Amino acid sequence: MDFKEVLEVDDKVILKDVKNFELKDIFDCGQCFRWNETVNNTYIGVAFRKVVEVEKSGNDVIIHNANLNDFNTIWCDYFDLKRDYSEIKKELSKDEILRKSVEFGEGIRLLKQDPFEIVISFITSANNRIPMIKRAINNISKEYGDSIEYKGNTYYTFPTIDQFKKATLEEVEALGVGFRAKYIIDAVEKISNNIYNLEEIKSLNDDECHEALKQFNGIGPKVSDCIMLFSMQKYSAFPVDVWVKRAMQYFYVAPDVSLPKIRIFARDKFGELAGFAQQYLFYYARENKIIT
Ligand code: 8HG
Repeated sequence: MDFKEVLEVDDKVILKDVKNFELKDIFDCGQCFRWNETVNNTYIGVAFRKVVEVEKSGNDVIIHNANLNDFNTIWCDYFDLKRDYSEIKKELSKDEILRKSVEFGEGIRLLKQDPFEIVISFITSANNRIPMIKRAINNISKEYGDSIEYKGNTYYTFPTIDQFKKATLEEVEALGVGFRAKYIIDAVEKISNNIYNLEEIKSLNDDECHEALKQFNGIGPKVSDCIMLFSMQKYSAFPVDVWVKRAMQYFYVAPDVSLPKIRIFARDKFGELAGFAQQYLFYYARENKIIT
């Protein structure tokens, strides 16, 4: 448990004495696409059909536009607040090399995001850059989701399966997802027709879950690992993209090792904590522009 108590005040909840929680580390470490920093150093995001603004004040975290019921049913889990990240960081820091990345991203927490949204988001992420992915996901939400007003601005929820299934290939292509439009349409169709069931996939063990997700067109090993890690709580996942590959080469292994070999090496080395290790490494490599 990484907070002491929670209070509801007006239209916000206040979490007292929160540990291992830094806004930038959480929202800019690569795991999510719907959070943006404001001029007041808070972050506003849309998740589970709500808009909230998160503020760090001393050791407290304030979630604006939320009540205690939302906290108990959504945000406590979403922010993975019941987990003790000090334990994870202690364990991973036994590895001298990883310690540096853990120190750099000391306030990272792995968000428990919605599987449908994350399937579509990470199909969109293939061979794509994060600002482009964010823009495309926002376009999709604007087109098919619902609008919510907050502090005079309009935000859009990610569409439900029912809202999204009306989309045509041409429409989705026009939203900035490029060649991935056909995979998105295909995934929405298979999920809405219950050919693939995300709750069922989530209930599988880590290796089965990884394989099941790869059955979707447009999902390879790396995208599968991202989906299972960011929305299905499969923490042995180790997505290897170009940044993680560079970090692993830079820190651990000889150059020009294949992506699958790096994945196997890392899962072997970090075991059940591989997914957390990956996030500290991805964030460190990307923010420090590691080049091998
Ligand atoms: O958190 C992430 N980890 C890894 N390994 N890859 C990621 C994350 N987030 C994210 O967007 N990616 C992918 O990296 C998507 C895209 O292919 C690339 C952007 O740097």
